[in-house]
Amino acid sequence: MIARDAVRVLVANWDGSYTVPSRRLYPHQWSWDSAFIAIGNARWSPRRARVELLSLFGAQWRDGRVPHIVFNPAVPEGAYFPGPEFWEARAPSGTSTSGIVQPPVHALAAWQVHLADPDPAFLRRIYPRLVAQQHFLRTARQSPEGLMSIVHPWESGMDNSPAWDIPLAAVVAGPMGVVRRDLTHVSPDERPTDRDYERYTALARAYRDTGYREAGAFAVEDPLFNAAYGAAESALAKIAAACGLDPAPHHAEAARITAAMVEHLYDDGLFHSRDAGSGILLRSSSAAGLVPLILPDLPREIVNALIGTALDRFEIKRGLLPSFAPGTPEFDPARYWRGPSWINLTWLVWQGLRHRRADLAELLADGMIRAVTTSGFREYFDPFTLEGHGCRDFSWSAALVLDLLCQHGLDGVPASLREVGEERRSLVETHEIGDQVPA
Ligand code: 9WN
Repeated sequence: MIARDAVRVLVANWDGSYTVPSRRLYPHQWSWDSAFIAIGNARWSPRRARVELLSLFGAQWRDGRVPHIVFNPAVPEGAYFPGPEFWEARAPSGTSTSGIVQPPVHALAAWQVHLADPDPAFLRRIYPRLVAQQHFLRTARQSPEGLMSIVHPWESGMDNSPAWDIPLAAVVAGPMGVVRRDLTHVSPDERPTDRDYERYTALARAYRDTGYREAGAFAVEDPLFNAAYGAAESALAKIAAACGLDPAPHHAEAARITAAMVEHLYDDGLFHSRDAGSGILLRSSSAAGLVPLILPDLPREIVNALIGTALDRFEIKRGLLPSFAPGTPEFDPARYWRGPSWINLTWLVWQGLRHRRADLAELLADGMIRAVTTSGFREYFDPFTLEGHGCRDFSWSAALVLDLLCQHGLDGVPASLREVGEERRSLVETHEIGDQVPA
């Protein structure tokens, strides 16, 4: 029943041209969520997957940035903080958006969607938009060392990670003066503190007040973000070739960023963030440091060292990747990004291990399936007990598990066989009832 339940979540969270991450906690379109959701939707409704990505890129700015939130005008301002009145930003399409970005995992998603259901017209349509997204990062965010910076913890996608404790402490912030909406839906023990929110708000306001041009007190080069950028270039090479275009510049850029990351962000078995202003390496035990495993051309000795770290410090043999290493003082198994396991991070590292250590990849696949069968499609999970935390019916948990079932299946038996195959056949029914996507 997992596949069927996953589709039910995705159908319930569908808003006509995109999927909300969560009906109540996140009632708009989020950038990297849409990419992960498209990967899962491609397994049962490729058309919906394509519409999800195209609708996100419909809100792309002229400078190429893809905003991290695209607001639904039908949702009241008070439903999510910070909403459109705070961001004061509009895409050329007229849609209200935020002005910051998230990890660029979209080229990866577009390629996966194409693999699940080849559609050259879709690739030709999305390719220039993906190229513009990368171009924005290269021109607006690149440091002299050739790495991309994020200017807000929200841009990392791992907002409350202990990796940001030091750079965030430097942000001067007064009281927020607004009401947080997240605490209406999730226990305060599982979310960031008010102090964190004051700093998030101050940073976003300062960036907004420069017209979304100048980084404020927070500018870091994050390994997850840079790995996503590099993997995007590798995916763009495949997309370019499929469109009859030259893949070589994308291969070269992927090789360049991989080398820059190894030179500047890698130390002692893990990638770390680096403060873009001071150049100081911000050593931490964040799982972001293992995500460079998604880079296809990472040198073998670095791959081996990362796998060693994943086994020792992150204890991945338990089946899930904790977002922060257990055994560190900062680790908290239930608080947002400070230790719990998320399906998207585990899925990314699973992808990176599949062709390098199939045995470990299999453990992670089984672990993700166990987590959702034990606790449902929760936002995050205790890596040891698998207890669910954060919101329920979280879209990317459902989407990526669906993809996992189709690639790995249950007990390693691929999805076209055994029970998953049967479940997928019965999904056609759900698909017909729920799919309102215009052709
Ligand atoms: C701020 C939607 C998003 C995810 C992020 C996750 C969380 C938002 C919030 O929810 O962030 O962008 O309000 O906490 O950290 O990764 O994209 O699911």
